Amino acid sequence: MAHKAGKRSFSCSSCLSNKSLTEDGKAGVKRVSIEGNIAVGKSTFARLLKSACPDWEVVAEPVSKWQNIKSGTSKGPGASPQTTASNLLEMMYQDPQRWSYTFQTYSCMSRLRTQLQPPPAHLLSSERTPVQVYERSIYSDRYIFALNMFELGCINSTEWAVYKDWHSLLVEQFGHQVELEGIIYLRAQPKKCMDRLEHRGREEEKGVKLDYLEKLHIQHERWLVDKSTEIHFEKLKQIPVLQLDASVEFQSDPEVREQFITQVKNFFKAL
Ligand code: UDP
Ligand code: D5M
Ligand code: MG
Repeated sequence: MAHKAGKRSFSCSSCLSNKSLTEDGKAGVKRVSIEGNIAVGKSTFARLLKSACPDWEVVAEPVSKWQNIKSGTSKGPGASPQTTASNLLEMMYQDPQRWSYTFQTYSCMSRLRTQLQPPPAHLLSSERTPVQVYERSIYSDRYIFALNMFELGCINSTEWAVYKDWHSLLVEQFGHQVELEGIIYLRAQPKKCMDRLEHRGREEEKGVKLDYLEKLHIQHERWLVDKSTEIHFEKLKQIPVLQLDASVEFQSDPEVREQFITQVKNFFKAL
């Protein structure tokens, strides 16, 4: 079977081997997250994977939820239902001191809720081992963003202690349902991410400075390359990481796209 990805088609019959079979003979689902700096190209890459193989399902980051939080104002019987919407992403960027902790609670919770949704039926009935690809994870929430905000002083030490406490509880209680087999790290210099961020033009990110992307880049490098971040979950310490050079133009270059897909297929097979 061949599947279109842009102008090229990729042979998909060998996407994955028939392993990890469940009791009823169907393939279990593998979970992989795409990690990387803001605007490095994670969503673009996720779409590319989705179009490359029907056994790969993408779970996007719930950014639109962060941009549109509804709060009801009606009280009691007969009251007219009124809702107001707030943009927590914008609030966090405009006043990080005030809103970073709140943002971290909601980004982690909404991400977990999204990733806990069962995979679509066609994925579960696949003969091959399907893969759920998450855009970021509850681990990057903690070991990239929340940690960075604590180090920048936008989350104070009390908030950080509280965050770590409930984050560990969530991972203990729900972690096995969203447990990752591998991580794809899209790596690029912060300047390249800055160029892409400006090109994308997301309104809330207008005030994001190169300095912030440099700090996030260092957090990614510590966690996924140097492995010097202190990690609190055993399986995560050993997790295989596929590093891809996302500074090359993969969105519009079919050759690069094909190379990336081949590397991803080999990575998934080895998990
Ligand atoms: N982009 C690009 N070339 C690439 C990959 C991405 O020009 O090879 C652009 C993409 O069109 C978008 C911006 O970079 O305008 C950020 O990409 P995306 O939203 O996928 O980044 P994310 O924040 O999800 O990592
Ligand atoms: O990520 C979407 C946007 O959301 C981007 O501005 C970064 C921000 N983001 C995502 N997760 C977090 C956490 N946990 N804390 C703070 N900011 C976050 P993008 O990379 O564009 O897909
Ligand atoms: Mg994205």
